[in-house]
Amino acid sequence: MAKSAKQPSDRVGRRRFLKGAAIGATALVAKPHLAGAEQAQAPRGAGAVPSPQALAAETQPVPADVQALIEDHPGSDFMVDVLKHLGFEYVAANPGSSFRSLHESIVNYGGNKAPELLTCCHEESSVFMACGYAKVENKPMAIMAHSTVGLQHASIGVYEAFGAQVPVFIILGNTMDAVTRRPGVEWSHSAQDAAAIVRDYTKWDDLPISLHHFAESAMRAYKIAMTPPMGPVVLVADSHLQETGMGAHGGAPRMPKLTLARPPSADAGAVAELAALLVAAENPLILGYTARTAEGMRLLVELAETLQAPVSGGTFPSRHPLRQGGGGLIRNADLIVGLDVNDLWGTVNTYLDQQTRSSQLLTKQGAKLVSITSSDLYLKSNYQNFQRYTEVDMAIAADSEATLPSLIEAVKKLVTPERRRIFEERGKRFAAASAQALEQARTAATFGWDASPVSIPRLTAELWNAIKDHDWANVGGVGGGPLWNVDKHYQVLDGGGVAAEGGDLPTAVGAALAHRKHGRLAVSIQKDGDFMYAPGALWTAAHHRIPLLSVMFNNRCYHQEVMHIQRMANRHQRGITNAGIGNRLDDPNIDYAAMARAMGVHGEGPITNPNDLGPAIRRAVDVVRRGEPALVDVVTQPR
Ligand SMILES: Cc1ncc(C[n+]2csc(CCOP(=O)(O)OP(=O)(O)O)c2C)c(N)n1
Repeated sequence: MAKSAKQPSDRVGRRRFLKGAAIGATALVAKPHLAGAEQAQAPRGAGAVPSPQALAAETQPVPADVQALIEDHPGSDFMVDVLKHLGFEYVAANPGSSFRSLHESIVNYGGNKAPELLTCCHEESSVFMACGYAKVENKPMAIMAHSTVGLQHASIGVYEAFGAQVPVFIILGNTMDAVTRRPGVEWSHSAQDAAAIVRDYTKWDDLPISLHHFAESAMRAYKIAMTPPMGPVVLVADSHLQETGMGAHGGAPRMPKLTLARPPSADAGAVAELAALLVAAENPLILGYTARTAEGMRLLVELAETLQAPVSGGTFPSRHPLRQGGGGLIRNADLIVGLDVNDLWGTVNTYLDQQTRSSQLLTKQGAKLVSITSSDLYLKSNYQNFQRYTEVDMAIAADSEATLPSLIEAVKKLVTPERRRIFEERGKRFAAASAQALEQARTAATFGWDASPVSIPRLTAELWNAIKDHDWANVGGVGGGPLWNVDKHYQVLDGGGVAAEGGDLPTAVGAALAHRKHGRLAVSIQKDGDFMYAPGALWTAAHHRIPLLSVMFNNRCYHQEVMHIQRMANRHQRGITNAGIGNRLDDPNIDYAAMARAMGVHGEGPITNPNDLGPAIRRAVDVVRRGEPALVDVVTQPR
C-alpha cells in the first residue's frame, strides 16, 4: 500500500488520538457490559477516524474508574522476565484476548527481543515450527496459544512433539476467575482445566495462581521438557495474573535458579556387560540414534569404527563405509544393539497378516537383542505411539548419546590384537558392499531421467547439484536419497514423530529459522498434500525473512492414500480405476508458485520439463542466499 506523506501537525494529532483511544479502550474494559454493544454499533474501519468521544478523551481528565485500571507494573512484565531468564529466543505468537497483557508486555516491556514474537497463522503450525527449531537448536521455542481454541488447534503439533520427543514450551492463555471474564467470547474461550485436552501427550502442565508460582513452574516445565525423553509442556498464564500489578504480589518475586538434569546414562555394570557382548560378537549391528550434537554423531562413528560394525539408521555419515541398509543385515546379525530406536519391534519383525495376527521374527536363532533407550524411563498409557513390546535380552534405561562415551571406553579396553584383526576384515567387506550400493543408486537414478512429470531421483539430483557446495541442511519433508552426502549432524532432521500431515512445511520453517544464524542453506522437499493443510507457515517465513528453499514434490494427490485404496481394491477384486477419488489434488491444479508469490515468497514453476529444473533451483538458491524464502513447484511422478 502506498504511504502518503503526512504533515507534521497531522502526525502529532494521530499520536494524541491513539493515546486517547487507548484510554477509551480501557474505559470499555472498565464497563464490560458496554463493550459488546459499542463495538457492534461501530462501523467497519471506524478505528481510522477519531470519534468525538475519543477526541474528547484527549483533553478531559482520565476518569477515576479508568485510573484504577492503569497498571505500571503488570504481572505479565514479570512473566517476560521469566521468559528472558529461560533464554527463549522466540515466541511463536497466536494472539488472543486471553493474553490480556502478556503479548503487550513482550513487545513493549521486553522490547520484542529475546524473546521475539513470530507472527503465525495457525497454532498447529506454531508447534511444528517449534519442533523444527528445537531439533536444530536443542532447546525449546515458546508458543503462545490462545486459550481453549488455540490449544485445540495446536493439539496435533503437540502430539508430534510428544511422539518425536522434542522439547516445546506452550504458554496457554486462560481466565480462571469467572467474574473477571468479559461477557460473551471470553466464556467460551475459558476452561476449568485448560491443559486437559493435551494432557495425554504432554510431559507436564501447570496452572500457576501467583507470580512466584509461575516462576517456579516455568523452571520446572523447562527442566522437564529438556530431560530425555524430552517432550512438550504447557504452562497456563492466567489472564488475571497477567494483568494484576506486581504490588498485589508484594513486588516481583525472586527469580528461581534453573539447573537442567543431566541426561541419564547407563550404570557401569550394564556398560561392561554390553561392551563384552559387542567385542565377542561375530556380526554385531548397531541401529543408530538421532544425534543432538556434532559430538553425538562423532561418538556413533567412533563406536562403529572401533568395532568395524555396520550402522543402520540414525545420524551417521551417509557415505561412511560402515553405513549399511537392507533386511539382510538383521538376518545376519548375532547381536543387535538398538540406540533410542523408535520402533525396535517393527525393525526386527515383519508383520504378516492382520487377520491371523501373525508376524515373523527376522533375527537368526540365538541372536541377542539389546536396547538402550530413555523411553524405558517414561511412558503414558492412552496414546499408543510407543509401539509393540519388544523382547530384548538386555534393556538399558538410559540416553544413548550420554552413554556412548563410557561404552566406547569399555569396548576399547576389551579389544585384543586378534579381535582387531577380525574387525578389520569385517570392515573391508562392508566397505566393498557400500561402494557397490552407491554405484547401484547412481544407476537407478538415471531411469526415467528425462521423464515428465519429473522423476524423484532427477529432482533430488538437480537439487543436490545446486546445494552441495553450500553449508546445507535438509529441514524435512522427503529425504534427499542415497546420493546426498550427509556428513554433519544437522544435515538431517530425523526423529520419531507421529506422521501427521500438515507438519512438514512449518517444521521446515522452524528449522530454517534455527539454521539462519549459522548461515546454513535450509532446503526441504515439500509434499503437496502436506503443504495444503496450513500453507500460511510460508507467509511466516516471508514475514520474518526466514531463508528456506522449498522444492515442491507435487504429485497432485495424496498418493500414499491412492496406493492404499489400490491395495484394498485389489483385495476386493474391484479394479483400481477409482483409487484417485477423494485423493487427487487436481481439477483445478493448484499453482503453488502463485501461492508463494501471493505471500511474498519467490515462486518458480510449475515445472514439468526436467531440463527447466536446474536453472529454476539455482535462481531460487540465489534468493535464499540473500536471506529470503523461495519455492520451486515441480510436477513429479507419484513416487
Ligand atoms: C493429519 C493427518 N491426516 C491424515 C493422514 C493420513 N495420510 C497419510 S499420508 C497422506 C497423504 C499424503 O499426501 P502428500 O503429503 O501429498 O504425500 P504423497 O503421499 O502424495 O507423497 C494422508 C492423508 C495423516 N497422516 N495425517
